[in-house]
Amino acid sequence: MISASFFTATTKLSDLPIDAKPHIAMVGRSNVGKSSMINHLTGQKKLARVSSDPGRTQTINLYTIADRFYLVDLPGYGYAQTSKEKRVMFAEMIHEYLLLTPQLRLVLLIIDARIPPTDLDADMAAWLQDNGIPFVVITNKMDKLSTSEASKLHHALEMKYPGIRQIEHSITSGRNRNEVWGAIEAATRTPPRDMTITGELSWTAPSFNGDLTTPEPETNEHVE
Ligand SMILES: Nc1nc2c(ncn2[C@@H]2O[C@H](COP(=O)(O)OP(=O)(O)OP(=O)(O)O)[C@@H](O)[C@H]2O)c(=O)[nH]1
Ligand SMILES: [Mg+2]
Repeated sequence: MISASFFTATTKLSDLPIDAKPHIAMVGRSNVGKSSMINHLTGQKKLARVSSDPGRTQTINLYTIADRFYLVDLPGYGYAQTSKEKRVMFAEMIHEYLLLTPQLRLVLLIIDARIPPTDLDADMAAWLQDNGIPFVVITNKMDKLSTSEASKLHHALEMKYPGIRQIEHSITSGRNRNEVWGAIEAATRTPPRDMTITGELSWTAPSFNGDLTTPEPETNEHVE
């Protein structure tokens, strides 16, 4: 089994390590399974704190993997019950981390298979693309979909994210765990991205108006 351990949790970029180890970050709406993904990938059920209540992760959490790179768990966006101040603070922290971390090699943009592609996720995908940050879309909780729902979703995602790699995934069934590891491994061996800032430094997505809420699925035992 791969070695994995907690390294640090912080809300301040200046607290992050300045070593050259690559970062691979989990990004997505609250409750999609970002922290669960860290536990599932490492095979350590209690490494990252997971909750059926959205809004669990509130800091940037780094986990050292094989003493070679970091898996980075981030707070989720889009949880209506979080105060507006906190939502804006999280959005700012997430975008600043993504923009200003030269060691960042890949974002896993995790979405919930039960929720049709949301504008919030599309905005994040567009923003990552605009800023030259490599990402793959991970459709998590595929165990909750029937075969016909899965194929409908697949087509909807192809329309929404043309040309972006998608990996269908389930923590419950273990589906495509190796594919996710493959994407991570490959990314850790790529050179750092060009951090030359050409335009205005901004974390605000064009359509961002402070309202980060999106609909929750109708039946969802994980959301209260
Ligand atoms: N059925 C199913 N449930 C999952 C899967 N992955 C995660 N979950 C559940 O989804 C819930 C949320 O998981 P978390 O990992 O805490 O989600 P998160 O994205 O880190 O949430 P925040 O920290 O609030 O942003 C938990 O109840 C998990 O057990 C999956 O593949 N299938
Ligand atoms: Mg979390």
